[in-house]
Amino acid sequence: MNTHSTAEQLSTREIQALDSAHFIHPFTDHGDLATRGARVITRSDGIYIWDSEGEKLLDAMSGLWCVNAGYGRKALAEAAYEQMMTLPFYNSFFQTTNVPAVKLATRLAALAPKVGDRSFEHVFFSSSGSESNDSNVRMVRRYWDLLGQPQRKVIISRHNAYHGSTMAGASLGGMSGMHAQGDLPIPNITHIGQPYFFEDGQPGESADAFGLRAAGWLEDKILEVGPDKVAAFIAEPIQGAGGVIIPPATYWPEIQRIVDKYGILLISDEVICAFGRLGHWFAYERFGYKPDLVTFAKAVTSGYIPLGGVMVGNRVAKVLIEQGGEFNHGYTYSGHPVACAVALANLDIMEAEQLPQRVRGEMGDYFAKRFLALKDHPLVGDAETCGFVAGLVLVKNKQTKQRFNPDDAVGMICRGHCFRNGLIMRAVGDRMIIAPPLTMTHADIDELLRLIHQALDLTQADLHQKGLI
Ligand code: PXG
Repeated sequence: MNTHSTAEQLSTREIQALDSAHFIHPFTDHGDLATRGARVITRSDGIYIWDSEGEKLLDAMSGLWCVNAGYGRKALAEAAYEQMMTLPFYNSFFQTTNVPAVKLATRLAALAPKVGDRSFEHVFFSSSGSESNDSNVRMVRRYWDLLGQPQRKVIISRHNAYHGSTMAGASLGGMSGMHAQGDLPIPNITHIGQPYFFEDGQPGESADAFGLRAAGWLEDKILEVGPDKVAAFIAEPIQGAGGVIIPPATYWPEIQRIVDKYGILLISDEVICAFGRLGHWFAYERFGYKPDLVTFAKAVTSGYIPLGGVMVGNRVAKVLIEQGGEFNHGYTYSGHPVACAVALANLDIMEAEQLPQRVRGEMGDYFAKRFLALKDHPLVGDAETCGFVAGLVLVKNKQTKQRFNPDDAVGMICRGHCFRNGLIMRAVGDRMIIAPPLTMTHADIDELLRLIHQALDLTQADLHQKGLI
């Protein structure tokens, strides 16, 4: 078989056979995939993708929380082409730099809002969210070493958080399934509960009261570990991969009070939430807290090319730069000129089309109004949105909020109906989540909601037939 031909020249079955013979996929049961064959995605435009059988799908997950500016952006391809012809690669290790990386760092620093006395003038580049969080661990430890407090090593994170898949990323993350494979977490990383009101709110407790209680778990943990041993707290503004867990309004201000009280660093992992997703360039602005480090990746290039990094706030940057000497850390592709050129072109699009403002304004309101109306569906126990992120929970009994048994795999049943009917929606347990491109029009949102309704109705009929409701 000629494996150098394009996807179009091979049949779907041939691609699937080669796929299962040679390609180890991330987070995939390979035995299972080999029996069913992967869906082959071949092309894209706007908010749609197509598979090798010509089926069109509305991509309500923006690839994987990445393609904020939508598919088919010629300007991004042109930026990559131009940069590849000018300087496709050069490293920034040995007292050299390149123009796109310098411009991008300058621009990101200007975009980061200044909250109080905290501002960002420096950026460290990587190629992914996972690498960036590894860099965070290195920077946090170096920071406390330089300040003469090397005993401050413990980083507190949250259960059900996702911070990547490298050793440090998976350790910072709170996914028990990931910890179970490979002796994780690595030492000096510990976890507290997540602010999931639907699951953990007590009868009669308001969301605001729960938000304060959930933030209090951080203080409990700091006191348990010993305040002089805690280096940092890391959290996603909204937990994305964990199922779109949106904290109550009281949560983040209380977290800020606690990290300030104990002087520990705050890391905002905005790999999903930055670049307009929540209506702002950076999501901490949405919640009004003041991080010291901000992880970014994904939508900085709208996913067109890998790029990640850390916004390094002045508190940390000053110490690393003024007292640090050489920091023995970095990646071959830190400040990759092509990736940075694509990011600059992507930010141009986002600025010209005012994508964050759109999400923050009327379009975001319309999206919220339409999505929240799903609460009326008999299968939906709760629905929530924040910017262009949304999640709903499927329940067995709407009145009592009785959940399905995890073995019922209700989310996967619903996801199957979405997939078969032209919609990409992600299932996380019994939660169905979306993060559509920020370019969605009113008509696109109407179509999205029509498809979600249809999938929910089909799921309901299916569950009824299976005797699960
Ligand atoms: N932090 C956060 C908050 C993320 O969402 C990462 C770090 C890691 O980024 P990289 O680029 O190393 O993958 C992520 C990635 C899902 C899913 O199932 C989400 C992610 C990755 C894979 C799957 O929703 N987020």
